[in-house]
Amino acid sequence: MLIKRRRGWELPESAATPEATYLNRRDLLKAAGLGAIAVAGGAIGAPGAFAQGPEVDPTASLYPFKQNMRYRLDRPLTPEKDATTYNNFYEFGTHKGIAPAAQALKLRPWTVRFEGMVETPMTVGFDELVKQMPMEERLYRFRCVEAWSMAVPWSGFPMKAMIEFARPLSSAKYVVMQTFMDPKVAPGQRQSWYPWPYTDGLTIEEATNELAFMATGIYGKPLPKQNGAPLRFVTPWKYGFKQVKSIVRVEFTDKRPVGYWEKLQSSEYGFWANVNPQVSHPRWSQATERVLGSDERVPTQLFNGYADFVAGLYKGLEKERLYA
Ligand SMILES: Nc1nc2c(c(=O)[nH]1)N[C@H]1C(S)=C(S)[C@@H](COP(=O)(O)O)O[C@H]1N2
Ligand SMILES: [Mo]
Repeated sequence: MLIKRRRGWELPESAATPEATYLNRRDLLKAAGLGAIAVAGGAIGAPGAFAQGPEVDPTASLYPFKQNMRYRLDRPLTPEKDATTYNNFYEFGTHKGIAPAAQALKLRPWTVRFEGMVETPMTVGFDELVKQMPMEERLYRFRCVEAWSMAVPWSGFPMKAMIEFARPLSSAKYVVMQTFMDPKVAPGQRQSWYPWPYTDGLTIEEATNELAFMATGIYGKPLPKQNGAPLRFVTPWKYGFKQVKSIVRVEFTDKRPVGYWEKLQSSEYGFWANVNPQVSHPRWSQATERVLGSDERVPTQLFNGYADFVAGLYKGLEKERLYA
């Protein structure tokens, strides 16, 4: 039996303790013992930790990028300290305060492998990829299946641009993204009952929808490690668990992929996972959401408010389990 004890993700978010919500970023860095500079490696036994000096990010000077005004918000932006201190990143722990632990992730060198049903498999350095992509900033709403939400400015590029770059075969139907695998750095990955590495995927049609976005930054700066640096998927009309962090591999396939959460608990987490306030999670309602950084609850919207952009993707698929 895979799941015996009750885990964080089985609880409605309202029952979880947001222990780190009120720490600011500087406190977190201090707590992680990093002081004013970010250091390569970390305290968790990464080879060469602290020996290599500060990590230099050659993309940092490119920020901020110009905002694409097509994507507007109906609510205030979430304060940066909330979005960067209240996280889900099970590789570093099952609670929300994983930001200090995530600082152990080493971001350079970082490569992304494109493979599976592509014309030519290739491995590309993250910094080289950024140079070739049409970078911009977008304000998006974000909805976690645990019924909390935020509104954040992502920096990055449309996923469609990355797919064109990868040149999948016309027979490819799905794209799957995979997180790094390094149990030395990520203590959660030493827990063998989880289906590591974290993966999730979507149809090529969804992935080439204009909303699907590859984030490299947030709040006008490169992504903090806890938010999925250096490259993370963003799909604002789907629940947050589809939004794979710290991507090292992008695979094209003609078989519907089974992601991390679906592997863990397929009765609760499916392939499509589109936001719908009328379709409850088996153990809690999805009708409303708590806005991160406040106690306010607001109504959840169909496709998280993005129906005009994406509803057409699901015509003819009404028999599928589209919303969980
Ligand atoms: N690799 C990886 N990606 C992940 C997760 C995770 O645990 N591991 N959690 C997912 C979930 S459930 C959510 S809600 C978002 C949280 O993103 P944030 O911490 O930037 O808000 O990341 C998603 N991507
Ligand atoms: Mo989530």
